[in-house]
Amino acid sequence: MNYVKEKELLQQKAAALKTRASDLMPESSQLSALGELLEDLERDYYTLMVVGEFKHGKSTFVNALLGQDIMPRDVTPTTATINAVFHSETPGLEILKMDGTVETKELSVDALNQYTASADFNPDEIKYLKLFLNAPLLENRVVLIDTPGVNDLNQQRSDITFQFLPRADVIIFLTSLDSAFKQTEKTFIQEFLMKNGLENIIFAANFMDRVDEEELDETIEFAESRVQSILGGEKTAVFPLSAKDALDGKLNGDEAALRYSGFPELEKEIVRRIESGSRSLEKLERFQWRLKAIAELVKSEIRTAEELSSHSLEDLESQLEGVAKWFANQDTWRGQIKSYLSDRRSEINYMVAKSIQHFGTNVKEDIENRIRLFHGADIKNLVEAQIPIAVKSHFNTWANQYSDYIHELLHKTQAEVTKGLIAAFNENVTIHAVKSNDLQLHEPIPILNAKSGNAAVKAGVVLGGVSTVAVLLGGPFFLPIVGMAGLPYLSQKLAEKQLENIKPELIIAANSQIGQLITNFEDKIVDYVHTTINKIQEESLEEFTRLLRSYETMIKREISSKQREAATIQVYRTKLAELERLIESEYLEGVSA
Ligand SMILES: Nc1nc2c(ncn2[C@@H]2O[C@H](COP(=O)(O)OP(=O)(O)O)[C@@H](O)[C@H]2O)c(=O)[nH]1
Ligand SMILES: [Mg+2]
Repeated sequence: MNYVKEKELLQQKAAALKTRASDLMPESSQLSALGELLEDLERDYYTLMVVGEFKHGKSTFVNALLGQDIMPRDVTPTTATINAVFHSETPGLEILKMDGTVETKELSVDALNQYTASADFNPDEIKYLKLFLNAPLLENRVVLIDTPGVNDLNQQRSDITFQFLPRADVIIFLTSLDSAFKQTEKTFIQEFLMKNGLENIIFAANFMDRVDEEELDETIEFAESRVQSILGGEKTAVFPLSAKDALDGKLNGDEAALRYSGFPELEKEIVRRIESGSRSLEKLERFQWRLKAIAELVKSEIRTAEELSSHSLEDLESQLEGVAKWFANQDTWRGQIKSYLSDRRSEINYMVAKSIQHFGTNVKEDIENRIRLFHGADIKNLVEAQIPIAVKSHFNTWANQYSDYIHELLHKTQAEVTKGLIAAFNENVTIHAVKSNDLQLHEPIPILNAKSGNAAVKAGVVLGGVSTVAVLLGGPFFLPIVGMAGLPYLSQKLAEKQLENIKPELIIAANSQIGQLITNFEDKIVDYVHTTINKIQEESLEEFTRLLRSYETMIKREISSKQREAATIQVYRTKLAELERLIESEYLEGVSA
């Protein structure tokens, strides 16, 4: 699948539908939805964010990625703003201010130098800088962001970086190879990246040119072991790099320098992430779902319009009344949906609670067995590595097993609500209403037994990716277990007693930690279900109100055109009658045959 091509196709289709629908049905409820879809498709950026402490070569590396020496990277001035680089055939610079204004400048290193730490500008006034450049990496809507140092002594400048973090699709974390992943960096990675679910990180260690060649392998190994411990057990590659050599190599066309800078491997990894990352089938499918859902609704609006034009003025007026009654009855159907959704939520939560309870028992049993059967000498390793890894793998297995299932339940729930609403709308207003003059609503809204309506696809709009539940497992979730290693009593007890004597205490400690994890986990899932159901509720009601409003407008338009038609006929008839009378009085009267 070529993401970019498929997306362009989708964009064209959406734009064409919007033009044609707005020509024929300017009141269509779907025009704004189409507008939103087009906007999202348009803004479909893939954001690479380079972060790290200051003076670690971030700007130099960004320049190497761009193949242009554009970001200020002198020894004194350091980056003080977020610099986001966008693709453009013609270079340019926009300064986005906090007050919403945008200043446009010519792009140059000098212009950018005005916004470095040593320059005289008020960082309070600047939101970020947008640079426009022509660079191959940026094609296909990739945005590359250079940031101030995350440990910048200027709190304001570090804050700027933190605010931008959630937009990153991939984070490139630059450390220095000679002091890789020191405490402050560890804190940043754990507290700011992992805690925010930002786990798509590429780790690179700069200043490779400063490390002795004989020590290189060992230094990289050390860096990788640091990352592994920071991430809580996962083995992760650290790319050694000399950003300076890479940039020099690129600017001077020095292939050998470039090759030895470690840059090509890192660049390849970045490209791989871009290609396999969030521009995935899943993302594309969500866009396709949305377009399909909109198209279904436009189609049903067309059918409604066709229907309407075949009705008499009287019919139409009574239908208008019917819609008014729907609005007057809002509290009822809103209440019905709320209680329907609240039932579904309880069901899902009950299922989750039962399954987690069972799961918790299994995890505790397994860990207890591991502790009982442990005969090694390295209890620290058991506590710090083996147990946390085992627990994590249990949780992952649960998430893999159940996240699709929970997702599917939510998916179905949304589909039912939308289907039910649309069916009720079609059956009660459009069709039945015209047959009987008495517009009684058929209550309750037949949410569960709706047979018509094609809104199932709409379900894709609210819900995120498939593995949303798995995402909940990210971040600092497992830290408490890792923290057990810090329990000082353990090592003390180990010194005093034999291993066997510690085991019962360890089992109690592990059980209580696992118990906490399970509770947290359940809370997170319940929270997720709650938020999603609320979203489903809001979106469905909003969509349905939109539909009703547009239907109302359509009826009104049809009524007024029918009235106009009637008036025209009336005028014509009057004219005919006048002419007839004239003929009678002036042409026929008194003239003898
Ligand atoms: N020796 C060496 N110096 C580098 C390397 N990368 C960057 N520098 C220098 O380190 C200083 C800080 O680089 P800069 O890109 O501004 O770091 P930033 O603050 O993280 O953006 C500059 O003087 C760069 O020339 C490298 O790989 N090797
Ligand atoms: Mg910089």
